[in-house]
Amino acid sequence: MPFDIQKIRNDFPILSRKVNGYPLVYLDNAATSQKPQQVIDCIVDYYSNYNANIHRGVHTLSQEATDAYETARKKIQTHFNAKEAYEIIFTAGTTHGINLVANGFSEILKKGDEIIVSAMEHHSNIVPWQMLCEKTGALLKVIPMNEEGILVFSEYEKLLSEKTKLVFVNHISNALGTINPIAEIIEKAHEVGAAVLIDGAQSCSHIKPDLQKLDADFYVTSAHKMCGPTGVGILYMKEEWGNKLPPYQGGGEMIAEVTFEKTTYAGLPHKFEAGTPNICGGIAFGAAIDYLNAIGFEAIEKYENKLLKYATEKLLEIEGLKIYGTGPDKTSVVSFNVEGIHPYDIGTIVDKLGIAVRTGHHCAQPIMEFYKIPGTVRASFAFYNTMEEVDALVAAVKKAKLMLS
Ligand code: C6P
Repeated sequence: MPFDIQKIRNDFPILSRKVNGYPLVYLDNAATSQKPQQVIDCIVDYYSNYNANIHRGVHTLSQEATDAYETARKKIQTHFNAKEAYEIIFTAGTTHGINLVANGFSEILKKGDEIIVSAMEHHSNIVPWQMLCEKTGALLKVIPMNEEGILVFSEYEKLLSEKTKLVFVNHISNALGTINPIAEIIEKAHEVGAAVLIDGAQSCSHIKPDLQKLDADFYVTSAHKMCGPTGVGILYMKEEWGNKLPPYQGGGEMIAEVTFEKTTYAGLPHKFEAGTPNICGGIAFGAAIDYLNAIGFEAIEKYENKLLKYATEKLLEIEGLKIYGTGPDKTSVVSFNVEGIHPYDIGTIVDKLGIAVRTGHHCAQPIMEFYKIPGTVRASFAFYNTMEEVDALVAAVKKAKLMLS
């Protein structure tokens, strides 16, 4: 299918609105993506026609809702190439999935065990592991990164030993756009018997991972990053880990049998899905995956790479502008500062011109500490952005620079 940018943009109603009198230029896609009409229609259809609780009722609505929810799980399984649909656990999002795994490992890790995290993680892939270390006495080690915002692989290799039990790394850094070599990271971790959790929050909208080929133990992501709704995501868990880890929460639907003396738990995935889930969210996540696959990830990647290259070249023409994250393997994020100007001030001025970017530490404070900066301006792109929108950003940053320096 040819990549028809105008046709794609027409699918996103929000893209035709104005902000502060200017056409919206939405460049905060790493925070959350916009939603196409197809996903919005799916949500309206669910609540208009078959809203019911799932896995519980014999009545028709409940069965329709259950079928749609389980069909979405299968679509997600196929998309990420998990071996079994029951290895896909529905969660509230990436943060929830990470906390679920960390909670499970609190019963497995012992004092003196080591876990490894990278220097470019989002807080949600740092704090739960610190909490886990406090509980268990395990030690947290950090893979350092260099000035370009690339992980130093040789240092990672040195950190690995038979004490290493877990490695956590994001596929793509939300603050730098660096694509990490997750296949090699997983391979090395497995050589010492450690499990690996991949945080796919930033990669899921740009790259289609093959979880079986990667041999990841855990993979987490959020639907809202890939054109789906907020409040829903997935945790992929290899079956052997699903059987090993204890449940995260107790409640309805996660049990096999309950008496006051003893409860036995349901099998995967229900063991980890206590309570009424975000049913509509799960179904709409499936619709979002259908939407993205209809465009095709190869086409998305190719187009977004062009956007990134163009934005990088144009922004670097501005004197005093410095980009953070300059490695060769990058996608869809340009994080920058203009000498002498606070990122927040640039963000505020470009917003007055209708342009949405994120400013600050992007929930990745250790990266800011590494560069000794308070934060950055982050423009993050999606396949529905255009070269003209990049031009608008560059013009707005130039204007902000004139006003502020
Ligand atoms: N990053 C950003 O603006 P949740 O909030 O659970 O859906 O995703 C958390 C998360 C985890 N890992 C990475 C790499 C992420 O980028 C995010 C979310 C957003 O960069 C919001 S802070």
